[in-house]
Amino acid sequence: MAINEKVLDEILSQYPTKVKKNRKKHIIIKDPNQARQEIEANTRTIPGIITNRGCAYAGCKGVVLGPLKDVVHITHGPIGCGYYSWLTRRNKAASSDPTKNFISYCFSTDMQESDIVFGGEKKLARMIDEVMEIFKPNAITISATCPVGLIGDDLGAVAKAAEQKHGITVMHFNCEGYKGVSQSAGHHIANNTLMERVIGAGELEAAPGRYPINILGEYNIGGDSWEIERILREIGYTVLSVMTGDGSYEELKNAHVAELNLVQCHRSINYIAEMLETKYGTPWLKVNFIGIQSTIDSLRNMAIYFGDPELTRRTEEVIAKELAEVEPVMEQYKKICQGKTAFCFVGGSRGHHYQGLFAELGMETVLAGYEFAHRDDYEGRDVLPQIKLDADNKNIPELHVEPDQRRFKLKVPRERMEELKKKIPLSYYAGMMVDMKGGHVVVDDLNHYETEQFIKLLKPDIFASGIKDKYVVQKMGIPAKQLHSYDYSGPYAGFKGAVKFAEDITMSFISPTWNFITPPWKNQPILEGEIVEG
Ligand code: CFM
Ligand code: HCA
Repeated sequence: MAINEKVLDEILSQYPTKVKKNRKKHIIIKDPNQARQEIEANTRTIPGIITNRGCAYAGCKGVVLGPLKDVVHITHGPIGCGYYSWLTRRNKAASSDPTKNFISYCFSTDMQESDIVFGGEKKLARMIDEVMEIFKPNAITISATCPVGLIGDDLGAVAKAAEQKHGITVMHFNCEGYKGVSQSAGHHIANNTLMERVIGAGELEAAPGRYPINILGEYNIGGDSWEIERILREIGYTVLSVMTGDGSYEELKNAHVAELNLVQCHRSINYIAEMLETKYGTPWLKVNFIGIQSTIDSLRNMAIYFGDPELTRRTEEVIAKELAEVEPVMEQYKKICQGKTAFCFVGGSRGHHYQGLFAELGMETVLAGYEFAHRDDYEGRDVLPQIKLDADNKNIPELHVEPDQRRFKLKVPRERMEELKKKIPLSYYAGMMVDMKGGHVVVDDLNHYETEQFIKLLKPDIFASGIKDKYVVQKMGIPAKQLHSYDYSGPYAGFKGAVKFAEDITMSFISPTWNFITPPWKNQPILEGEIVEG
């Protein structure tokens, strides 16, 4: 069954009137005849609704800071927050100096009731002393959890005293879970401090290699950034730092000398790309290394940016070599996946990025959404990333570029985007909605009730989301793929990653496991109750 406004209304009618009104604004049925459809996003989840979102602490410590491997990340709070964010995100890291890789540890002040009553500052200071004695990291971060904010521990004062005592950088983050409406607030808190205190603190004045770049918003989940870096290095790029996948404090300090910043996850980092541009003059380019075609487009756009024929030649050489390897394998998997449908609901950028990879397997994404993205992640942005222009681009009237001005920012009306996309070979940020087909559903902050309803109606062949809703759907007899942790598989980025993804998705369709599962409605009565005679 297809979703239309009437069916949607029936689903939402189960809610109290106020809730229905609220949720309606977060669900859009794509109408290709409308130039622009607005969706409400980045607003508070209604209390009582089972959301898949995380909190500010998750976004700060778990997402942005956590992957920095040479840093000890202290969670200041009761043990739960540290424990439940311990290694669950699968941000892989390797270090040439194993004494400077703390990724596998979980550091927490493990606050007790008495610390809540009398304050936890002394305990935190003692913990930093202990960390310095045992681990000697290059830097320390302290992330606040909810109780710490409520009792008002002064993390800044403890961090400052510890810096003086130990002579290393100690950064504190007031990322109490209750701040903001999702993990997105935590990304900001973490990124702003990294911008202020880490990037630019290094000694380098010029980059140590050709085509120096940073990869922003890439977190090496399941080894993704290793695959991306492999390709980039083969072409000849110098990857100065990844922010923050398999990243380090030491590398990040010198990120300011890059000539170009790549933005992989727009949601978690676009503002840092813009701040780096303002502060250091480094332009940025939106890329997407999920999916074969997106990877190719991103590589070509990078080559266009640098404008060096040798780099273009090398880029095409590497693309041809990789394609020769992956295309025949993808074809095999495509035979099984072709024609199937998917739900693609992930945090902030994957809900969009993975649609292209599904399409490469011949699959259509019939419902997609983000947990916590902002409106621009759905609807796109009017501002194109900075790009270098050659004289022959002057035929695009919207550009208004002076002949000597090779870099520019372009503001265009949204309706003109599609047309411009054809003319400008550089990627811009268009958002999820333009890529979805008519009748398909876009849902912001999808919750458990709506998940079940949409699953029953649309019966997708695969449900891609996170761990919190995966098992309910899997027990309904529908294969579920975690696109956060990759279900302990990966990498899924780049060329080799696409093949790994295809393999895993195919496996989930042909696995004999499904023969052993009978959904409850097939062998149990759906109605409960007693038959009363008489
Ligand atoms: Fe960016 Fe991410 Fe995502 Fe994100 Fe996340 Fe993640 Fe995600 Mo989980 S930074 S927005 S806060 S791509 S942790 S690596 S998978 S929700 S879609
Ligand atoms: C987070 C992290 C998370 C959770 C994944 C999931 C991740 O939100 O704090 O719900 O399956 O990617 O690890 O997004």
